[in-house]
Amino acid sequence: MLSFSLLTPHSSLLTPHSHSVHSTASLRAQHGSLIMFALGLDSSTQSCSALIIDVANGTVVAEASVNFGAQLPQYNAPSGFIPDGENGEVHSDPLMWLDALELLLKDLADQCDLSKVSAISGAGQQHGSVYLNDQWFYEIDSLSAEDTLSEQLAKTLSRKTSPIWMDSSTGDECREIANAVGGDNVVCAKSGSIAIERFTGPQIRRFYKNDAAAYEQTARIHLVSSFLCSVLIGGDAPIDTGDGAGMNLVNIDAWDWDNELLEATAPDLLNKLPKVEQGNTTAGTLSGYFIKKYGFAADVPVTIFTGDNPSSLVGMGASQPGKLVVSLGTSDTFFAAMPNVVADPAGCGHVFGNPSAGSMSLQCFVNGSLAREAVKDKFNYDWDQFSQAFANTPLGNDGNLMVPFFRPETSPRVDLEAPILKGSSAFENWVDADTAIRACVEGQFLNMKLRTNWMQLQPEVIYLTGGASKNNAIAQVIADIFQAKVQRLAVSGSVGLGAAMRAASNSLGKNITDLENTFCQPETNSTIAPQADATVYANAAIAFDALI
Ligand code: ADP
Ligand code: XUL
Repeated sequence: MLSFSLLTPHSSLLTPHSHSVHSTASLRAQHGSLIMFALGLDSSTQSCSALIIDVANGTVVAEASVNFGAQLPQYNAPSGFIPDGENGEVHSDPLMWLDALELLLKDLADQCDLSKVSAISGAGQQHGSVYLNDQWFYEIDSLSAEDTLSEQLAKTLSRKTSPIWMDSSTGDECREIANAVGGDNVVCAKSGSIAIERFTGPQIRRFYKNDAAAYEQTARIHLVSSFLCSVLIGGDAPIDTGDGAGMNLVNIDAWDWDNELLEATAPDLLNKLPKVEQGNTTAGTLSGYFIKKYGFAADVPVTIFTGDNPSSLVGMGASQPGKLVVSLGTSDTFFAAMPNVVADPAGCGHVFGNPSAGSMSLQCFVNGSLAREAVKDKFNYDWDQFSQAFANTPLGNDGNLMVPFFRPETSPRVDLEAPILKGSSAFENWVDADTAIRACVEGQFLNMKLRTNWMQLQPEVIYLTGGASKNNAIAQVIADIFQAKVQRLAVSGSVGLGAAMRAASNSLGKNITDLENTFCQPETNSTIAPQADATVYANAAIAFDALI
């Protein structure tokens, strides 16, 4: 197996900074053998991140991340979305994603010679949609390196802001779509999910109903993933089956647009959507904009982007059935590659395309990291104090239980704006910080276990990723509640890594299993084993379900 080492701030793996532009052929001549760097991008809810892997040496050569709230405060989106939306609306500014991409590429170019990158792919937060007028097709093809992407593309937006996955404003539209095609069972059989508020189809329908003129002016609707892929290639990119399945518009048998669902959603929709393609499709080559501005080589192939969760499936080395992943990002998600398509009888789970072929199952919990943060911030704690709370409280929390939903939850579908607490009066009155913290996290994972039983997976190991996965106290609760070992991988950014691996597999002829063996190794000494016996949480699960 190839040697594997991680980037450190002063790593000798960093190559000298150079802005000269080389073709792939001149790189081969210069270095004797072909340099094989693959870049993976991850435009998620709170940040845009990337990593570059050296495929030949099995190393990560550069990593960068731009936090939307901290680094682009002019967009007034401290957690990546515009706060205080009405009627369940949660939107972000797509120009913020473009500015972040530019800051990110500048940072990468400072770390590493980007002319060595010979394959690119990426991923976006799922379900979010970008609405573009007919100028889009011209502007995307004529980007000038003299101006920024956001300056040039602002005029192509037919809707200033983009609804994202946290939006729960489309209850009526979900019902209308389901009624039009014969009920939620039909929507689920066709699209892999019942009509879901955050999914793109219901979001498009709401836009059409609320602003028919702007809908009419919309010539193209992209997902976050296909929008950013389009920007990179300077052309109109397809949507992949992984992210496309999160729209309630793609038929999961045909892996193409479903005419009946399109018609039930909004008029003339087919003409406004790009093509649907499998994950191993090359969208095009990198636009001259990035070659001039950031020193990339000419003709670098860009593989179509996918959703953050399907990309993470690849980056966790879980693209073949058998591995179960829990991602603790802004949302908590639970997913696995699927040998057979099984639907969630409760209608909360989803079937998405697997970028490495076949499909994957996924369950999303809206109240993930931001709920943990809300409890932490209530007591002005930092993450160390938050973690310490678990040492100060017993497993099972003396029966103190929390349904930790600060905003409407999708798994299960509950319309709460504040948590439900049941236990001692100090706990219920929010004066017992440590008990509240344990109750929040135990509540989250009792709920996760209950809602994911339908997948019938009894894992010996759960693979953990996402921003909160580094927290051992949270990982321990997961091990105890699921009665399984919990492991993290050595490379932490599984979404970006998955994108880089997809690019290497599709454009550099690398076998995905070899890439997994090289890049998806467990972090040394990171395995966390259950310390509770199974009975501790069996009763708590029953009590939790009753509380909901
Ligand atoms: P996304 O990809 O959805 O933008 P990330 O995977 O980057 O999100 O995760 C960001 C979240 O990670 C933050 O909202 C924060 O709550 C959480 N986080 C960061 N550090 C810790 C920690 N030490 N313990 C628990 N959670 C953490
Ligand atoms: C998945 C979902 C979220 C987003 C943001 O269905 O809504 O996980 O992809 O990460």
